[in-house]
Amino acid sequence: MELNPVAATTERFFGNVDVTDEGYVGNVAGSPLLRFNQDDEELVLTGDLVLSGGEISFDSTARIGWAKKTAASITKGNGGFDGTTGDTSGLVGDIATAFDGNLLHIDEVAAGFDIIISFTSITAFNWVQCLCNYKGSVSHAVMVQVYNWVSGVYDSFRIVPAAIAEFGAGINTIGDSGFFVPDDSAYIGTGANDGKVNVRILHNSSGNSAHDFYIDCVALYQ
Ligand SMILES: [Ca+2]
Repeated sequence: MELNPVAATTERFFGNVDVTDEGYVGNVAGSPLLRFNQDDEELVLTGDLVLSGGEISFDSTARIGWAKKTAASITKGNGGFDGTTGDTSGLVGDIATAFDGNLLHIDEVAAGFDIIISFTSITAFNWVQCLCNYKGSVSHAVMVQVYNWVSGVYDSFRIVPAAIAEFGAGINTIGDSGFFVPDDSAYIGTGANDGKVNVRILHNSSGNSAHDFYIDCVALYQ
């Protein structure tokens, strides 16, 4: 196939392009907004794709290729961590992978609990995955929040519902309390906090030491 380079202009129009032939067809001259990469078999856009009508659909086995980013650290406020793992650095691995049998266990205390899960070197994300279980009470609220670096406060995106009290070996009562973040611009740190994203799981009402919170996975996806 051939796609003749054109001069850099503010808008570029292409007619029918036959991409069934092999071969690298090159960049648009000037700013490379569009290229066909033969080696990776992909169409690369470095700018926005704007649809003025129609719809996006996926044929055959096509799917969204989500890129996963795992947490760098966990900081605890109120509440205790699972004593079997001991320190916060070791607990990051417990929430890195879903359905692996490794859970972060948080013991609720009289003041509730306050867990900050920090991500670093983040440039973009649209989805916060939060697979967890709250073995508590329907009268207690647990919020999943993301720190807003512009307003300087945590924004609440989800309330984790209290699950049934039954939880243990062979009983998977983990549920999804994740959410989409349509615009991540206020939630990624800049300057001294460049690339930092903080997700907080907060129980700020009066707690009960008989209650527990379990996290299987908290991760960001783009
Ligand atoms: Ca896990």
